[in-house]
Amino acid sequence: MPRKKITKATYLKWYEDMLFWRKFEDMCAALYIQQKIRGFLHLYNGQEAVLAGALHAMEKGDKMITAYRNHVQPIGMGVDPRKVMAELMGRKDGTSRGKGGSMHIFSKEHNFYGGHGIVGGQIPLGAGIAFADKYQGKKHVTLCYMGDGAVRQGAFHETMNLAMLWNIPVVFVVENNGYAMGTSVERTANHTDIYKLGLGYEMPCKPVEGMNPVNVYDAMQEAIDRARNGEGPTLLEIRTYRFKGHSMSDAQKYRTKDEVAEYQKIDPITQVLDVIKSKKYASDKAIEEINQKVKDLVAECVEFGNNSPFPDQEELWQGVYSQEDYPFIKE
Ligand SMILES: Cc1ncc(C[n+]2csc(CCOP(=O)(O)OP(=O)(O)O)c2C)c(N)n1
Ligand SMILES: [Mg+2]
Repeated sequence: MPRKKITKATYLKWYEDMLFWRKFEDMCAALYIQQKIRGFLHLYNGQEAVLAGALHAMEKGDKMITAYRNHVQPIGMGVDPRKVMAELMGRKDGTSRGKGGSMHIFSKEHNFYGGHGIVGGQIPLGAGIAFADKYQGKKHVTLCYMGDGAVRQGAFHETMNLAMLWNIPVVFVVENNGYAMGTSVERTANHTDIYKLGLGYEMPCKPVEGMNPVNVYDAMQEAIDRARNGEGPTLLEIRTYRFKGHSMSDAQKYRTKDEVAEYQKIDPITQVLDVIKSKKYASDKAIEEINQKVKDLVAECVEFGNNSPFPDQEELWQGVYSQEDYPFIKE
């Protein structure tokens, strides 16, 4: 497919989407402090361009799977954000009726396959989803996301091998945000160019500066085209940064405030807004309207979550192992 145009409309969509994802996550943090969201909570702040750029390259029917930093990807894939918020709050109207929680957002209907808490656990699953499409003769591509920590798992290497052997239509997207919990990439391997892990499998691979959605889009389009054309998988190392701690209790002793501040200077949302302003894609008033719209939608999500009941006690054992006793899951 020829490179898609990146227009005024693209920039305005990127701005609105990324701002919404950021504010949604900020609201999650606030609700966590109020104990309306319990358990673990991993926020995506700072990494938004990795999703925005990918979505611009994806086509209908393409699929996505990721780890536990997974609240906003399903929203990008079309899931109702109010249902995501209800899920986070453990409510009945959530995407998994409140029983999945923060690390397990899932929507087969919207081709979003989770939401996985076992580091690297989603990698073979992602290749399997892509294999199913190939097996059924469908021209869809699966984007299989993972963190820099996950590439040290055996499952990653086994999957890379089989994905090449069977020419699977998958894009492996490593979101290298520099850290796996408190462990920096430097402390996990003798070299820090994660993309080079593809070389051992003769898999096309490259690094991408991931704080800007245009860079991400370009790399994704190339990789997705390759997979769709039957030319097999790609490994992209997208270099990004997380602005918040790993989860909600993280003293962040493994990095300095100056380091975080350096990355905040290249905040993806600010970068997109700067283009909008310099190219006069929107007036100050129009930008303010987007900001207000985002604020209102976040408030609506919280209201929806608050108004949704907790699941009934008798539901506790339903849908644990099979879909049969879980009729709300659509085929
Ligand atoms: C198999 C396994 N080992 C350890 C953990 C604990 N753990 C949870 S998140 C995490 C760090 C993963 O970091 P990374 O893959 O870079 O993703 P990020 O959090 O940066 O998005 C670890 C070690 C786990 N969940 N699963
Ligand atoms: Mg990481």
